Amino acid sequence: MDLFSLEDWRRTHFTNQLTQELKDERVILMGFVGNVRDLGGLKFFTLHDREGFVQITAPRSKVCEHVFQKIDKLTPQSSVAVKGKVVIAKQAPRGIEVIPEELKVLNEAITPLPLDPTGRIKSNLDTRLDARLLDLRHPRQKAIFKMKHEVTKKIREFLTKRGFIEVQTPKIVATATESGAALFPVTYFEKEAFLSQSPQLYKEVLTGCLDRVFEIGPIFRAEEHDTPRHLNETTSVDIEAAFVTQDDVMKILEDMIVEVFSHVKTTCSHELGVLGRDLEIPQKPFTRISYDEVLKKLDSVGMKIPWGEDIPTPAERTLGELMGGAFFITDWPTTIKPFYIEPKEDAPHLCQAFDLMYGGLELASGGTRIHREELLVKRLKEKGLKPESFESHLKNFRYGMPPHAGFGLGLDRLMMVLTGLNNIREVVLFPRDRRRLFP
Ligand code: AMO
Repeated sequence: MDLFSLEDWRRTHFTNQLTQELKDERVILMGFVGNVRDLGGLKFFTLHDREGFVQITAPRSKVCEHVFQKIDKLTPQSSVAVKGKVVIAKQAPRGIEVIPEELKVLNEAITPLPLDPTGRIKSNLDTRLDARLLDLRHPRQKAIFKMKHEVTKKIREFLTKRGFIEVQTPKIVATATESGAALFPVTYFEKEAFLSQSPQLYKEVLTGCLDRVFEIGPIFRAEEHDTPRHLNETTSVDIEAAFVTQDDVMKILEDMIVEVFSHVKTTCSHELGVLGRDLEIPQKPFTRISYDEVLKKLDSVGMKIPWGEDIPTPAERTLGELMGGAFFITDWPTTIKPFYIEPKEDAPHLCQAFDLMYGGLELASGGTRIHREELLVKRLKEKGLKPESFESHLKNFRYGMPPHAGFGLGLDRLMMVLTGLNNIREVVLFPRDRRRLFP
């Protein structure tokens, strides 16, 4: 087999860094083989790396015979290293190509491949996810995850500027926090434990010492549903701040969303182009609509939702069509929302919680939290939960827990909106759903 090790070869450039100014310079490129073409005395192949591709052109008269012969045997998607000279070529994209002096085949890819990473032959999402490595070599998929990197980078920068400290909280936990969502049990020595549904209780407690915290991390939901907007493992951006209320964190969320959209629009214009997405930046302030008004709006188009029930997905979609863009739903019935949400003082059947919607998709939820133990215990009981099971959390409220508020934003849902893709699996590298545990 004609395989080589890297030895002292190191990449000098990504393909997008090759410019006409590098004419006649020797470069080392590393990447994957795309199309191979043979015109007799002239052979070509495209070399693809994370940032793009370049044509490697081998005229028999200008390259060593062993390099020329090796091109014949290249299989698509094999990893290769090329040492060669940059030349001006008017007909080539960006007006340059590389004449190879040496070619190393580092690892040969099998033929046939389970999918065509150039995307010319279309594959369904399941086939793509089964061969995700190949799928992720496609420019469209690379665009999604480069954009996701920009999004998390911007969120970190935004929250840091606003005085938030990034934290990491346990993902193996003893109790549920999100009453509606099911739990994944895990074997934890001789104890019963679960995968965390949300950093909720930890982020709240941390406001009592670190004042403002955020976490970008995994949350686990054991729901059976199999929809384009739910996964069993997803990433959430959680924030929590001391001495503030839901209005303050709604403003933070609104500012963060607008800054993220603007950042993506300016730094990811190439990626947006690849995805064919024309991104509209939402205008502040986002519309606020109460739960009661939502029911009235839905009723006016023939969708009756009994007061006190959550808004089902088809109704969310209709509401999205009626409202358009980003909007908050406020003044939720206390019974729908989790035990930690503060009921309204003047109308305790309603609570200080909000959801952020974008069209028909829920992006985030949050609110003002209860910070007094007595009320928290009452709410736990009303929810049919045992305060004893929450003792290690409740005791913190005896140590002067400050009033606090926060939200949890679904990062993968936000990516659906930014990319314009309607299946959450597209924006997660290795999605976990009811049927998928591999790769
Ligand atoms: P909630 O359960 O509403 O709130 O979750 C917050 C946000 O996370 C996203 N999300 C999901 N995304 C994909 N698949 C799922 N299965 C899934 N579940 C949730 C949604 C949702 O709006 N502790 C609270 C947040 C808070 O009050 O701070 C919580 O977890 O975008």
